[in-house]
Amino acid sequence: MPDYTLYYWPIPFRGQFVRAVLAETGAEWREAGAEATSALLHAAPEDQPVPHMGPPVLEDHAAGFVLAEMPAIMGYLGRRHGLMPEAPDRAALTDKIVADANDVLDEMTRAGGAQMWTPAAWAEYRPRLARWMRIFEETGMRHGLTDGAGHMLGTEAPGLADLATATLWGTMTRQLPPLRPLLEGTAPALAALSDRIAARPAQAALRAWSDREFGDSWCGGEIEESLRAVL
Ligand SMILES: N[C@@H](CCC(=O)N[C@@H](CS)C(=O)NCC(=O)O)C(=O)O
Repeated sequence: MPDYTLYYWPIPFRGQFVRAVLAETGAEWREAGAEATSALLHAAPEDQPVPHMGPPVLEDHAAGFVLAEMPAIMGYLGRRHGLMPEAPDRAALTDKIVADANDVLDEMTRAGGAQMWTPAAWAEYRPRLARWMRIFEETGMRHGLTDGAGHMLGTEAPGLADLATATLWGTMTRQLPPLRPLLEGTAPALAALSDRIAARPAQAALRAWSDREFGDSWCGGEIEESLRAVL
């Protein structure tokens, strides 16, 4: 019996944040797969193990607990596996960084593909994406992230904030290489942190597995096609 079951699509997008934390903790998890994820999402709220609108959904088998909403799952795993700073202000900043990352995912997919990217819409959005990069960079620099060393919140070891940050910017720019120069030019310390976290053995193994399973996809669907077209 694995420690966890993850309900998510076969893409390295929102659910990849959960995978990154599970991998880092050494937990064993099972991927429920697209069919089970779809069945869960379309079930009536009364019949869902946790009432939710969209995946990721994580089942913790030992605790008999099921949770939805990526930032909530991250906070749960962070607290359960000692990746969340104990000081309330640092813990709150960690939650804030994860929530910011989730906002960026929504913006990059124009709210889950509600609208497709057009060259004009992308040109208008690009400065905002750069601003998000600066927001993460500035947050890290205020707490001791310096180019080539340090962590987002100045912790000794990488924490949830580092995993979320690296999963956002590292995965996005690896799957969509035209965005890498923007990251390096706008937020060099963030690019370096993403690389350092990605090089950790557990994250490198996750990436190798993801590449095999998901190829070069990122957010998937028609919205990814439109994103690649404008890039
Ligand atoms: N706020 C939710 C958003 C979940 C979400 O948008 N999931 C996407 C996949 S990344 C989905 O498949 N949604 C289906 C739907 O909303 O109908 C979270 O952070 O987990």
